[in-house]
Amino acid sequence: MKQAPKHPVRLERQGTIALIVIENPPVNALGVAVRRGIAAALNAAVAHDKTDAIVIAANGRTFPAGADIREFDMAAQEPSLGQLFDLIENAPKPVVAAIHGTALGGGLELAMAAHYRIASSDARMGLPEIHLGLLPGAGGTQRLPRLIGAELAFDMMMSGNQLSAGICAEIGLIDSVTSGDLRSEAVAYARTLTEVRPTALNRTHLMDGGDYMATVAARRAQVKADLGAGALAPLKIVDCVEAALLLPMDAGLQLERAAFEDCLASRESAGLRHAFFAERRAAKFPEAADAKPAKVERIAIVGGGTMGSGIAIAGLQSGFAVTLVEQGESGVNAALEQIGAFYERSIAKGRLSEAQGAAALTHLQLTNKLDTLGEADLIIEAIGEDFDLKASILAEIGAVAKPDAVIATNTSYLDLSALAAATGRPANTIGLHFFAPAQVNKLVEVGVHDAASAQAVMTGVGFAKAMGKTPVRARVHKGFGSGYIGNAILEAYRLAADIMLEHGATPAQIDGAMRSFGFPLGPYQIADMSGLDIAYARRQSKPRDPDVRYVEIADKMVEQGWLGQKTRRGYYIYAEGQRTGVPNGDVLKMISEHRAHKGITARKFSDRDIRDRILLAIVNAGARLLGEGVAARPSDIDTVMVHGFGYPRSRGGPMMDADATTPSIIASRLSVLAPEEPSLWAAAPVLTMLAQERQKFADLN
Ligand code: T1G
Repeated sequence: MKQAPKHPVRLERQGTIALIVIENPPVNALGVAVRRGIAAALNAAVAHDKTDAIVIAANGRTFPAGADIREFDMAAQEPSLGQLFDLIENAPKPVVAAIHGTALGGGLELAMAAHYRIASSDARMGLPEIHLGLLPGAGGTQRLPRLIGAELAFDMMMSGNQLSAGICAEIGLIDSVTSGDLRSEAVAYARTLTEVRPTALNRTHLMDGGDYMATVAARRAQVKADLGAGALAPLKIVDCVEAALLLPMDAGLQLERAAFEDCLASRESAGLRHAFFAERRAAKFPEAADAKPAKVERIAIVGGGTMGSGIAIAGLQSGFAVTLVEQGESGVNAALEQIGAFYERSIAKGRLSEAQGAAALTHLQLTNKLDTLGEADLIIEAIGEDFDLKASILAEIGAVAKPDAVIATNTSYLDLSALAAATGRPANTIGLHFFAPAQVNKLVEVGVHDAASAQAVMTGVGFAKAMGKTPVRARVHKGFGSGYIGNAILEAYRLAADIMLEHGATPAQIDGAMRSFGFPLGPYQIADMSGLDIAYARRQSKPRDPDVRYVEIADKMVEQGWLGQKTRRGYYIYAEGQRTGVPNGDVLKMISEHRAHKGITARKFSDRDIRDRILLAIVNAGARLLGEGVAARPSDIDTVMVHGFGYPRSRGGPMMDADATTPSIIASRLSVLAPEEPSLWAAAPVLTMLAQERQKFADLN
């Protein structure tokens, strides 16, 4: 995001109405220059003897979407948001906030400090600070309960959700909604106002406590039950709302300030803010300098299995015309069933209306004919991971696609350059690697290769963004850890875990250790969920690297037919219809026999050992991918691991975690483990360089 313009705030007059206009693209973030600009304009407006009322509005796509998050890591500069909002609230003239776009966080707090609020009918408002490990720290926790009551205030601050203007008017957060010209309506509204109306009628005034204390107690208990006592921001929000109920406004604001500072200083907030910028940075591709995305209206997907159908649903949900090609009638019917089931479920759960579901399906064309692909702007091949089959389908696609169409393969690890060549038009071919379930998971690895044109790559990026996805640039990595960023790191993760399995740990212990670190599931639960036969086929499809240890446990399980949830028997045993299982005793027995066969004496691993070994393997694999140009920057690796593999978002990602430990300590810890398995733990050159030069991965972003 570029530097704020020198004068991001203008004061205009329309007769006796002063108009304060903010212009700080792209989202009018309330950085120091904007705060100073508003304060100066307000003072000038108040000082002007012909001012009857003041309107605060913004140009561009939105009313301020919050404080400037980047300033949180800088020294505080005055006026703070709190000081500015006090100035607005205590203005001797009525102040109206004219809201459009997304008034979020500090932007909504600004509006709440104003005396009156008018919004355009498509405006949305929310306090998403909790998604950054923060709380509304500029009066929001004190003014919102006074405006809409404690219960609704809790809902807004705990969910961070955006509410429509209509709902905001219903709950009393805003005074009126207009579908006309907001600016002129706001000025007309201001002309009718004679009274100031500060949210806190008198700063020592206590809210009507009522039986709110039960609400507070219930919320506190719920947060602790759902998130544990360590959930800093949510518990601080409860404290602040309690203060709003019990204390005069000024005391409440002081408590809020202190609570905000505690959250801001937390590791969790640092991780969440890092993740916020990392996923936006990831979408910045160097190819953008040379080309713009081509227009994509009609997409085609070849292969209607789980991934293909998921991509089709994501396309329909994003307004694209979708052609889905499957083999034979049964294939077409199976795909239709999957897609139909998604819409039935969504309508049943109230996520979509019948009309929305029906409308989306009118844009779906299902066929078993490849020659229908001639109209598509983008064609995605999404069949099974069989190189020869993919290459022959891609050749057929290349033969029927229109000249400027972009072709993409959803392969997760096969040789992209070779597959691109198979289309006969490698320049127009890219990788688009979706993550299951494709209609839900936000991550898309955009695969680049030497022959791919900048326009084809940017068209892939533009398409991913239009689907509400987070695109990350990646090259296919060959050899140990083959695939794009995610799969390459997953292979290191799995090998680190398998080595401990072979030497004494159990699947349940390893899964437990990784869940306590913050992953939703451990590696063996994931293996059971995705099916052991998938990874087995992949291992069989490529030559073994003699320099990399090979643990045969998973192979032996597949040979036993223990494929995971699909056979209700894997590392765990599953009751009918259950997704959580109990440890599979036969696997534990098989592992002990495996150890005996290899002459391995089992040893104890603490949960900390397990976590350290796996995280060191992940970070080192990440460093290797940076060195080989598979990943463009460390924060891209963080984005992939957070969105694609459940790495706890509140930690920011493995590369941010490595910086928190420092590359030099990471390197020394690796040196202890390296002799055990160099392919995993011998420090990658990039890591050694950072350690020697006392630099951080963040310096490479
Ligand atoms: N501060 C700094 N930069 C911001 C920003 C912000 N608040 N919001 C967006 N940007 C940048 C973003 O990095 C990107 O930059 C560009 O703007 C476009 O964003 C005291 C503590 C508003 C819904 O949490 O949710 O107020 O990549 O790509 O998809 O209580 O941005 O182009 O260089 O996301 O159209 C609370 C965060 C802050 C809202 C628009 N506010 N922003 O989405 O565009 S904390 C938020 C968003 C606070 C007070 C507290 C979204 C959006 P670049 P984008 P978009």
